Order: sequence, then C-alpha cells, then structure tokens
Amino acid sequence: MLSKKIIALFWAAIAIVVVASCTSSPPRDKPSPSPGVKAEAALPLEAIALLTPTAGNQVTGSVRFVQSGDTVMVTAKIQGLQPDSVHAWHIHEFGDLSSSDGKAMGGHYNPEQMPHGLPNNPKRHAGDLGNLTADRLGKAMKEITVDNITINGAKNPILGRGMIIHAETDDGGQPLGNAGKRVAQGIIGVPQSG
Ligand SMILES: [Cu+2]
Ligand SMILES: [Zn+2]
Repeated sequence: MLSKKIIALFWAAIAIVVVASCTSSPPRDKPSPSPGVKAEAALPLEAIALLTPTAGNQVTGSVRFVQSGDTVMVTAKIQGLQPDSVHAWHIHEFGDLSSSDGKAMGGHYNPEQMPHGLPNNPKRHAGDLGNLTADRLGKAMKEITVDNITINGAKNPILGRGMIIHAETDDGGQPLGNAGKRVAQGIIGVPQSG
C-alpha cells in the first residue's frame, strides 16, 4: 500500500515538473550589454560655431569648444572688429540665423535661472563668456576654460545654441551686460573632426 502511494506521489511530482516547464514563459531577448555606456561614449566632445557678420558689419571667425571631463575649453578666432576694442561674446539661447541683426538668437543661454555675470562670477548665465580684445588689426584671439557647460551632456548642453559677438564691452551689469548690438552670429554645431 505504502509503495503504491509513493509511486503515485512520484508520478504526480513528474507531472508538476512537466506542466511547470511547459507553462514557463519563453526566454526573452537579452538586453544589449550596457547601452547607456555606449551612448555616453558616442556623445560629441567638440563643437564649433562659424560666425557670419550681421547686417552692416564685417566680423567673421570661429569659436571652438573642446570638452575634457567637467570642463570645456572655448577658443575664439575673430576678425573684422574695430581696432583696439573690447567685445562681449556670449552663448545665446537659440541657434537661429534667421534675423539679419542676430536677434533671433534670443537672450543669453541661461538654463539655471542665474543673473548675468562675468566669467569670474560663479553665479552667471551658462552662456556668459565675458569679453575678447581686438588688436590694432581688428583681430581677437581668446581662450577660456569654463565648468558650467557641456557640449551635449547633462549639464547645460550648448550644441545647437547660438554664438554672438557684440559691438560693445560686457560690463557685467544686469540684465545682459550692456553689450550693445550683435555684430556676428553663428550656430554651435558638430565639427568635421569632432
Ligand atoms: Cu550676447
Ligand atoms: Zn548673460
């Protein structure tokens, strides 16, 4: 009697195993290994804005951005400025060239709701780069390293925004540094080498 019961239990156990294996869900596709890591590595770490003059001006040049860790080196090479003059340069909100006076680029790029400021002030617009100085030939070279923007990372990404050179000097005053008219504009984009 006992052995019959044991055999019956044995077959019952087998039946449960078979049913369980038949009803278990089919194997799902494995997630691709670390997709986030791959996307991070593909982020561009360089950007460039090629500047064209606004109406009535001759200012041209380029501004290059190279990200390294938490900092971005910004290098401007500008020509066509007034000799021996000082000019504000900012990243503006929009990469929109549709206005011949540069106004379609909007205000200073300011995703953190900061007041305007010069680069020595940590509480400033993300787009506030201060001033660059033209030599007697109207050429300006300037390099500055900042830690409040990224090319296209999580922190204040600048790709696709606007680059503006102004007629006047940025005095750090509110709301926009009294920098005057916009003499050159360009869209911050991905460079060929980036
Ligand atoms: Cu500006
Ligand atoms: Zn500003």
